[in-house]
Amino acid sequence: MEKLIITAAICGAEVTKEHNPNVPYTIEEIRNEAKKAYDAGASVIHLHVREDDGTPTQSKERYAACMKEIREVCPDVIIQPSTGGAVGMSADERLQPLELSPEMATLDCGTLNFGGDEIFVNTENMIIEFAKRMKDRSIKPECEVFDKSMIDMAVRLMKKGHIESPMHFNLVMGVNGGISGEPRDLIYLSESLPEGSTFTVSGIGRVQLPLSTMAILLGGHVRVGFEDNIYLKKGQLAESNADFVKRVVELSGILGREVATPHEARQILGISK
Ligand code: KMH
Ligand code: ZN
Repeated sequence: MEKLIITAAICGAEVTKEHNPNVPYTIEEIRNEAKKAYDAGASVIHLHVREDDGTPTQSKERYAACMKEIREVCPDVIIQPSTGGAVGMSADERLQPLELSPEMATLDCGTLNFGGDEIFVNTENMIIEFAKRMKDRSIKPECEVFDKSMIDMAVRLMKKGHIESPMHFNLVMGVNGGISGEPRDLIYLSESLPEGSTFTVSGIGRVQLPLSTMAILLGGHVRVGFEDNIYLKKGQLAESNADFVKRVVELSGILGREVATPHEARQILGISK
């Protein structure tokens, strides 16, 4: 089996210090959390950024500043900015980090309910435009899918030439509004991917640990971090993103799967930069 790529989603856009005081906001906090996750074994940092008070932003300048700081302490890590941003942001706002030509970025492949009255909007034309901007800059998209229909959308766009093959997917499971995180859900999604695709699994909250374990066994990759989960176990808040990464490293050791370095992750994902 391929080595395991661990992605750390260190900050997200919705989780706050009220949920867990260790969620990073400032550039310094984001740098420190990225470094801890990298030292623990993460080869990819999925990056959202915040103003100092925690307000989510997609500001190009803020991304540039955070990416510079992260590169200083984790020189070879793959930085994967979000183009999802936060619910309610416009497409133009969300697209800003692509102007920095990162190696990778997320490409959200459909609209979904996001709890209460929130709707995370990704129309077909938006997805095509986001994909085009990534293709023009040779940015590898991580197709974020929250349900099976979004895999179908991504595959349709690949067939039309908007997304290059082999594709890389993030199967985000357990979001209120998306597919749940039962074992059979992961089997269904992973078996629905086109031949030759790579995939990572993001289990939200309590489904993170079982789905991470399944992903390791199925030959997928794993994303963990405060964006997806704040508890290490019931009632125990994680002190750092590194707690989650260390647990995946331990699990993969027990299950006999080696962890990829950033260099190996680039090879697996077909990133040429
Ligand atoms: N914050 C969510 C609304 C992404 O990073 O591409 C969207 C999100 C997806 O986090
Ligand atoms: Zn995200």
